[in-house]
This record gives sequence, C-alpha cells and structure tokens, in this order.
Amino acid sequence: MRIEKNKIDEHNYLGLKEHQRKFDFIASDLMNTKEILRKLIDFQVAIPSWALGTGGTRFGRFPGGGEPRNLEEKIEDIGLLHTLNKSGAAISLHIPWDIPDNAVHIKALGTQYGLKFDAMNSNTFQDQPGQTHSYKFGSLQNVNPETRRQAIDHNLEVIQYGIDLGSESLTVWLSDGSCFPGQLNFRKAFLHTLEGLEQIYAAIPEKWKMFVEYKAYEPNFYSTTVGDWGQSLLYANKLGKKAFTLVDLGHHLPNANIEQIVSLLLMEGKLGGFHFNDSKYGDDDLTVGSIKPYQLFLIFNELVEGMDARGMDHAKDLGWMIDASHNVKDPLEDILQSVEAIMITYAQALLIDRRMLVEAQSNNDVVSAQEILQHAFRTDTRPLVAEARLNAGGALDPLAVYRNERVREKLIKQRGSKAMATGL
Ligand SMILES: [Mn+2]
Repeated sequence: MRIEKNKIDEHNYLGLKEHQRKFDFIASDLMNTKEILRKLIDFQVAIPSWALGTGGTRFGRFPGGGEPRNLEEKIEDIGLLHTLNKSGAAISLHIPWDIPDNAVHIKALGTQYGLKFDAMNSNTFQDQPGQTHSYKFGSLQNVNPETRRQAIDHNLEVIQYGIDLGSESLTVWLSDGSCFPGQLNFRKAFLHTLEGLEQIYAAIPEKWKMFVEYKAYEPNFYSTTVGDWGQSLLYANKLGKKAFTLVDLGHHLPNANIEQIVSLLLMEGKLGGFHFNDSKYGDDDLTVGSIKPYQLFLIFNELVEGMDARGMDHAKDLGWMIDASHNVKDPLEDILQSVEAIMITYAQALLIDRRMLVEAQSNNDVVSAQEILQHAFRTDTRPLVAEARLNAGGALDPLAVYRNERVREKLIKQRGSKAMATGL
C-alpha cells in the first residue's frame, strides 16, 4: 500500500504551528542551521529486507500479520516507510531469502519508490533445501574443501545478483567458529577463511566494497573465526583496498568501547559499514537507541569527528544500515523508531562544539570535555530532524501518520493475518 502525499500534507498542516515554535527555539541557538538540515536530509539509512517481518528467537515467533509475502511487498513496505520519513532510501537484500528472479523488474520497482539497492548479504550460516554440503561445521573455515568451494560459489552468485540490481557492496558475515575447545585448529580455520575471502574478493567489481562483519559469539560459543574488529581488520588488510570492516553494534562482548573501535578503524581508512541496533546483554537486535542512547551518541561523535578528519562525506562514504528485528513490536513501527533514533543522535553529534572540545582536550580539561559532549547530548534535536523531514517532503511525525492511517490493519486486510516474511 501507499500513503498519499495529501495525507502527509494534512498531518503536517495540523502540526505545523507547534513544530515551528519548537524549531525556532532550537534554531535561535545555532549558527549553522542550514548546513545541519542539509546533512540531515542527505543522510540515508538502508533497511534490511529481513527486518520487515516479526523477528523470532529460537524459542518461537509471533507474527503480527500483514507481513510482506515476497520481495515486491518488501520493497513496497520500505517505500512506505521512506515516504513517511525520507531517511530510508535504500534496501539491503539477503540471499537466498530475497532472490530477485527478475532483476530488471525488481530494480525498476525500487526506483519507483525512490529506493536503491544497498549492500548484498550472503548466507552460509544455515543450510538451504537441496544443498550438497552442510555448513554445520562452518562454511569458509570448513575442513572439507568442497564445502568451502560451495560457500565461495554462493558468494559469487550473490555478487552477480548485486550487479544486476545496481548494488555496490557485499557484506560477508560468517557464523564460522567452534563450540568446544579442541574442535578447531584456529590457525587453519583462519587461513581457510582467508583463502575463501580472497576468492570472493577477486570477484568484487572495481567500484564495489566488500564488508567483513565480525561477531563475538553466537551461534558458536567457544570461538568465532571472524570474532572481533582485530580479526576483521586482519582479513580486510590482507584482502586489499576494496575490503573493509563492518561494525555491528550488537556484535561485541559486554562493555566493549565501540566508539574507540570506530575511531581507530576510521583512522586506518578501514571502516566500511555500520549496522545499527541496541542491546542489553548480547546481540539482542533491539530498536536503535532504546537501551543505551548515550553510547550511540558517543559512537556518532567519533563517526562525525573521524569522517571530518578524513574529509569523508557523511552520507555516502560509509554504508549505514539497520540490523535489528525482534518479537514484540510491529516491525514497521520499530524501523521508524530506529531511524528516528539514528537521526536524532546524528543531529546531536553535529551540534558538538569541536573547537571547544579540542581546546579542552589540549588543556587536559576533563570537566569541560564532558560538559561539551553532554551539552550536545542533552539538546532536544527532534525539531531539527522534523524540520529536515518536512523540507524533504516527509511527515513531521511519521509514526503518528502510520497509526492514523491504520497501515498495519490495511496490510493485514491485503495480505492476511498469517502472512509471514522470509528471514529469521
Ligand atoms: Mn549485522
């Protein structure tokens, strides 16, 4: 389904006076409102095709109804979200959950909704029906060369789908690892994986980026073969200039200093992409900003500082993607909340007084440094984000429009209460 522009205009008209009051208040304090609004408008986050259905856990899944039944409907849903918030102009596909049987048609459909195809994701963490070799004991690390070959071939196939759709990156996340001491020779597992990644890398088109995503644990609980940013960086450095590390917020051991990781990867020119989510304990895949908003702010602080130091374009030079999905919310509402949290936090990071911060740091003025950061973090940037959205043709309050328009009810009517999206 689509939401007509006049519905959004109606909603904006009703909220405009109150919005203007709030926006004028924050803008009166800023010297560079126009520049901030421009950056907010340009900043786009890719939505993963697997976040459109209710995520399950290994204990069960509770579908909410009206989930997209095919790739076309997934694109339709992401298009609908983008109509509302104008910040999600890209879709990230997962193969084999979303094989584009007719790439020309799928690409054209994306264009109709103003969407591009962001990073392609391969899957060698589960067996597909009819698959010759099992990934039970890993894919690229596997002791059987034929299993490794199969995993490489799958990635080559994913690259080809990406080329057809106009994507420009491949994300490789491997669940490879071991559950028990002695199960694996770490060195051999690493070298096999490197050899496989090299073969995949060789098929990466010149303009593309290859993202090597790491994860501390789960589904393997003793070792993971791409387990942390150090291992990912090792691979990326060995592979070459088109290979980068991808940071997923949920893929660290508890209390890891993710902002420091981000800063150093950026310094090395090896940070390629980012998966947003939030967590309390492990890879919980909760809504962005729902648990640790200050940590998200500190990460954005390093992203903005590090990208500016290298003269990078915030909107284009890193891959921004949401990677979250869970059991209890309407997944589309959840994505609206996640994107909103990202935009609010990005805006806060843009407000940090960099000159004052550098001065405080060079004087070892710890108190001022904290004050400068927290002043930005405690600024309510929601009116800035809403103004940017208004200028871009979106809704002042996307969630309110979504609910007023009874989108979920309409989707259930259209697709049925038992419709289930492919994915986890
Ligand atoms: Mn991820």
